[in-house]
Amino acid sequence: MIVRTLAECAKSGRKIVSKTWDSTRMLLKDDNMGFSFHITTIYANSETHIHYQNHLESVYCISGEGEIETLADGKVYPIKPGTLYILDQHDEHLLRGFSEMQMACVFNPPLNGREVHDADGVYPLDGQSLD
Ligand code: 9YT
Repeated sequence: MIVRTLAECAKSGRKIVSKTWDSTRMLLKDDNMGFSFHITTIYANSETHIHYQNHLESVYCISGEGEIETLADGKVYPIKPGTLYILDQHDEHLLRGFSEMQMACVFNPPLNGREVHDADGVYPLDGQSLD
C-alpha cells in the first residue's frame, strides 16, 4: 500500500506550477494504478484553454466557483463545490475560475509527472516523469 499527504507531495517536487493553475500530482504512472490523481488549484479570474486529445479526465470541484465552456457547441456549465465534470469525448474546453478553485482530477492514461499544456492545451502521451 502507498500513503501520501498533499503537503508531503507538494514539498517533494510533485507540485507543477503553470500560469493559470498549479497541480500536485499525488499518484502517477509509475505507481502502476492505470490512472493518475491530482489536486489542482485553478487561479481566480483565470481562463485556461484545454484539449486533452490523448487523455480522459474527470474533475471534481472541492471549493471555489467557475465555469466550463465546451468549444464544439458553446455550452457553458457552472462549476461549484460538489460539481464533477467528465471529459468523456476529449472535449476541447475553456475553464474559467471566478474565485480560486480546488479540484480533484483523475487522468486515464496516467500522467508521468511534469506535463504542462502545450500551445493547443494538450498533454503529450510521453511526458517527462518526475525523476
Ligand atoms: C482541471 C484541469 O485540467 N486543470 C489543469 C491541470 C490538470 N488538472 C493537471 O495537470 O493536473
